[in-house]
Amino acid sequence: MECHRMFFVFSIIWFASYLNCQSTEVSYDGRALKIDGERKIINSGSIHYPRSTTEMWPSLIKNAKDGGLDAIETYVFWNAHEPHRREDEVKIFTTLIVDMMKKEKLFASQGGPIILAQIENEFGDVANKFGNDAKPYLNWNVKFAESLNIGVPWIMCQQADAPEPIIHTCNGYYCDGFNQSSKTIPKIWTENWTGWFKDWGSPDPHRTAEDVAFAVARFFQFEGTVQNYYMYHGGTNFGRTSGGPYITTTYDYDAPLNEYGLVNQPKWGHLKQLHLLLKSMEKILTYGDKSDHQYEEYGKWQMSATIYDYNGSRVCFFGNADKDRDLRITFEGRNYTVPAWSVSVLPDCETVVYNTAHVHTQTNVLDKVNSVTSLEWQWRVEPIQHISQKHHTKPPKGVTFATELLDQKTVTNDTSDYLWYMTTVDLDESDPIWGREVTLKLHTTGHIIHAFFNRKHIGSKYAQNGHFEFDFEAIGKVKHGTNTITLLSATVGLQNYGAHYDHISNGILGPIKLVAPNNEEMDLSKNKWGYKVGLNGIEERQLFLDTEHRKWRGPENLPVNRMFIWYKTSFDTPSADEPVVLNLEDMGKGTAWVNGNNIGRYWTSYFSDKNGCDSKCDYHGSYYSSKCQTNCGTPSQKWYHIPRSFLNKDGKNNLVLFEEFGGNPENVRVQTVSLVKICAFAEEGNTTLDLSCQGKTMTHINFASFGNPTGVCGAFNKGNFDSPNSVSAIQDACIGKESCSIDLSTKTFKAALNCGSEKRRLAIEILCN
Ligand SMILES: *[C@@H]1O[C@H](CO)[C@@H](O)[C@H](O)[C@H]1NC(C)=O
Ligand SMILES: *[C@@H]1O[C@H](CO)[C@@H](O)[C@H](O)[C@H]1NC(C)=O
Ligand SMILES: *[C@@H]1O[C@H](CO)[C@@H](O)[C@H](O)[C@H]1NC(C)=O
Ligand SMILES: *[C@@H]1O[C@H](CO)[C@@H](O)[C@H](O)[C@H]1NC(C)=O
Ligand SMILES: *[C@@H]1O[C@H](CO)[C@@H](O)[C@H](O)[C@H]1NC(C)=O
Ligand SMILES: CC(=O)N[C@H]1CO[C@H](CO)[C@@H](O)[C@@H]1O
Repeated sequence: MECHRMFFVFSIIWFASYLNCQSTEVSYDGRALKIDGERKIINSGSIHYPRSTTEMWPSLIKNAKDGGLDAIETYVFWNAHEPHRREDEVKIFTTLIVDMMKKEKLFASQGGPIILAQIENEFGDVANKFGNDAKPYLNWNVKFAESLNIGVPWIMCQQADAPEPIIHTCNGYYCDGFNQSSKTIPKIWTENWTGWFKDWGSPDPHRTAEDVAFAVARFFQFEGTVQNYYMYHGGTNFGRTSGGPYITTTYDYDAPLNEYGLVNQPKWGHLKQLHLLLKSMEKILTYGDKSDHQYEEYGKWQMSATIYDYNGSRVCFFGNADKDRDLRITFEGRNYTVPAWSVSVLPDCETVVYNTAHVHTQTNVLDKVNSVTSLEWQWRVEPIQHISQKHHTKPPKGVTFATELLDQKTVTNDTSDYLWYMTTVDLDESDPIWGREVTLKLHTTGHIIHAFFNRKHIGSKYAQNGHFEFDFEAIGKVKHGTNTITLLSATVGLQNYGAHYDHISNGILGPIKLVAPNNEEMDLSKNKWGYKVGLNGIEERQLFLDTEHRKWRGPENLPVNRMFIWYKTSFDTPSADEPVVLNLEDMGKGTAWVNGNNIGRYWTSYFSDKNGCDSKCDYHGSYYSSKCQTNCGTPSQKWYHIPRSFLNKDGKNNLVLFEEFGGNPENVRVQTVSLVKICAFAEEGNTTLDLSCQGKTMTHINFASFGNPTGVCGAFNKGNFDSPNSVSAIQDACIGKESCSIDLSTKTFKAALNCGSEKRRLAIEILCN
């Protein structure tokens, strides 16, 4: 029986398979990590276990292994394991986790799969904010980590001053220029960002396969030996787990495995080819002598050939960091062209078998297909909370009073996004601020406010453009006697990064006042405020559970575009095994539950910026998170993942939405994510092109041209050279099949086509069904 090992780094898991489960010694030297004394090349990928369901884990791990990874990395999610606070926090939590791992014999030293452990995360990036406390805290972490005796090395990322034996590692888009502080420590890259996360209001960030491959190949060219993709699978921030503020429910990250766990092609395949190649060169890369040949005419380090030489075998990398120019070099009497911003890998120092800019992997085009067309809705109203004069002596259920403004995080303990702030104000003609109308003016550090004056909605506002505190004002109609003021403050993910982020306040902390038409003011901050956490539909009624005795209205008189409405429907489980998503395109903002499972916050009415998308997505030059974006001027997130394990195998599923802003549920759709077509654009070379419809059948060729075609998937054009047999050759090789391989040569296309100075290439687009 094969024994599967999960290699694991503390805040970050690693995996591999071995023939037996004997204890493994993990050590290191200046060159590499050593497993049982042998230096290793390790390609690892981050997969965070709370961002998928347990049912998804086996296929995620399989797809990671098939993608050529040796290890998986995961953070240990403190918030998931210890939602409530205790004292002396890092020590208790870390000891608990380490003891659990030891008990299950999970460390490599015990025969388990964990080969590295990390303590703290990017503390070095924020340490200066802690002044003189930073160094003792760092040293305490190091001493403490060592005292846990786990038998595998500890690492700290972004911590150049970490003392040995802690291994300091690099996080970033590129780590080729990263140097170890000491010659006894290997070069490890813990977070190679494959893309970026997304905020409400932002377009989708992408990082091209060419650029990620370039960054990885350069890291290994310059003596890197362990790298980890952040993320390899990003997944979903279910429930209220997304941080922020304003991080979306999807955490897709444009990772090699998409949010649903499907391969993201061509990125997955292009990187897989690189992993297998690097692995095949493991001995030479980790034991060989390195030498560099500079091409000074192109600028130092701009173009360099690196040679690793071991026991008579050699491997070479040609790296071109010029973002504009393809560079021609002569190496040992042979001429090569290294395309701009690319690395060529030559496992025999003669033949280029891989170039990071030449993608010989298919592109998968996924589409959302309606599974259930029309849904019948029932509805209920979420009541607006308020306090009246009599409540001051007899508080309503769940309401606590204070004569000050309280921080939302403190009152809710982060158990809900919502906190009601309620007060009363007695006014009549003798009052200096008397008027038929008053203006309520306040400052809030909550992210959203809804204001009610005498139980009438007078205004709402939400934080935008990265400014999470703002001023709000709205006009209320005054009546004689007691006037009620209710403010609902809502957060959308709390700050989860940076120095002292835990001390960032949230909610209505003042100033807050009423201003009369004659400009007289009344300060309300010391009023008697009633506080109530959460929503009636969640905390008291649990409407997201499908219990019969809850009274719902409808389907007639369905409210559309009205705030604070609960909607409920049921739908059949879509057939087949494709991922299921909920299209909430015409909804506003709120939360969705399927069979009682919270699938996350939605905010489809928050559109991404109209500007900032570039359909070309040029991979040349340094990447930054806004470099290559799609979906400008559309809902930030239209589709919400419903993991298969949340659905009943047969029969009906219960779907409940809480709509906070107003939306139209009539257009809500249950859809499946389906591979509808594949494309490829590959140059002739010593390679075959493997194509697959992944369980489906290739049914139709939309486009095929061997010659000098141009364009991108969905918009290919023939050039002036085109083999007349392009379509028939692909037809014979692929149609009616699930997968096929095409030899990219004139042999296949039965034509000795001459494309002049251009390289012959194939562009194809095939439908899958
Ligand atoms: C790393 O070392 C190389 C060679 O000594 C040097 O050229 C480079 O500038 C260093 N990189 C950094 C980021 O210090
Ligand atoms: C070096 O190469 C020789 C000949 O190919 C082989 O017999 C020997 O085992 C190799 N030594 C090492 C340490 O790999
Ligand atoms: C390489 O290029 C140089 C300069 O263009 C040329 O003179 C030489 O003949 C080429 N060598 C080979 C082997 O093609
Ligand atoms: C928050 O925690 C405090 C102190 O542990 C407790 O008194 C209070 O009831 C909690 N509030 C909520 C909403 O859970
Ligand atoms: C193609 O690859 C095969 C196997 O790696 C090799 O034997 C052959 O020489 C290569 N042909 C060319 C034209 O590079
Ligand atoms: C450590 C590291 O490589 N950091 C880089 C991360 O990526 C950004 C954007 O390209 C660079 O500015 C950082 O230097």
